[in-house]
Amino acid sequence: MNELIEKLHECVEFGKVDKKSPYPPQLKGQDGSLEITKAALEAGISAADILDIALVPAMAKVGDKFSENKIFVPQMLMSARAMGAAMVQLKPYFASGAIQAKGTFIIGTVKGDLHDIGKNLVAMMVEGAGWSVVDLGVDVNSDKFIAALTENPKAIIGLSALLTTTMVNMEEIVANIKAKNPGTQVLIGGAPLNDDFCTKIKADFYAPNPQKAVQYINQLAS
Ligand code: B1M
Repeated sequence: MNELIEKLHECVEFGKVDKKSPYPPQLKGQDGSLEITKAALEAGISAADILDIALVPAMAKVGDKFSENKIFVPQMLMSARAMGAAMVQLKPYFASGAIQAKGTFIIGTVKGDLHDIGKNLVAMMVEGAGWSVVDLGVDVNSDKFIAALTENPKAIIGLSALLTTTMVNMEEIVANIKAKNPGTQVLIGGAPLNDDFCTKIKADFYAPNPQKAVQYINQLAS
């Protein structure tokens, strides 16, 4: 593996945000994910490789260590910050700017859920594919989705959830959106979801990753 990719993986795994960050102690004074992502891009490593080979696997490792009680919420949060610092650098490469938007995509992480890294990735890729994106953030209830839909009546809606305890909130949100505007397409995504769950809650599509989300909405626009 490329040395920069290895270092970036280490920064996200151990939560090293940038050079000035004193955390974690073993990496004090060294470059963090901010500087290393910049260096990797300058070295010609593609944004997609940085994401797929360094950032996402590092986060998966963080999740495994959390499951095994080897790390706890504060360490997980530092890893999320390190990943966030890298994603800020990657954003211009994904959201390359469309000339004319294909339509509007409203996205949010559902009520009770604060995980936003996957949702932000989807937002970035959808924007990069030429859509105008309204990002409602995290912990979003039906009312907020419906208010955004009222402002953008033809929008497609994307719901994200990372917790088994919050994915169930999608059912109510989908029902309320469909009650307000039956024609609205709602797609869902997030690690604990699957096609069966999508069918059960009467959403229109389950996207396991941002690429599938983009494919689906592009096909709706065409
Ligand atoms: Co949380 N957390 N967390 N966490 N966290 C998980 C999800 C967990 C699996 C860890 C574990 O136990 N192994 C576990 C959930 C278990 C379960 O529900 N069965 C868990 C838990 C338990 C918790 C807390 C309850 C911990 C606690 O407090 N005791 C708590 C809940 C807080 C809350 O939300 N109310 C909590 C808190 C946190 C932090 C705040 C510390 C932090 C989040 C910071 C942030 O997001 N800004 C955090 C993190 C970082 C994780 C892990 C380690 C990483 C999540 C992540 O960002 N992955 C995660 C373990 C893991 O995922 N392995 C874990 C990288 C990201 C790119 O992937 O989000 O899956 P992901 O997105 C993917 C796809 O799912 C898909 O595309 C993305 C790219 O491929 N996708 C979509 C996502 N949304 C989509 C929408 C779409 C389409 C595709 O269309 C609309």
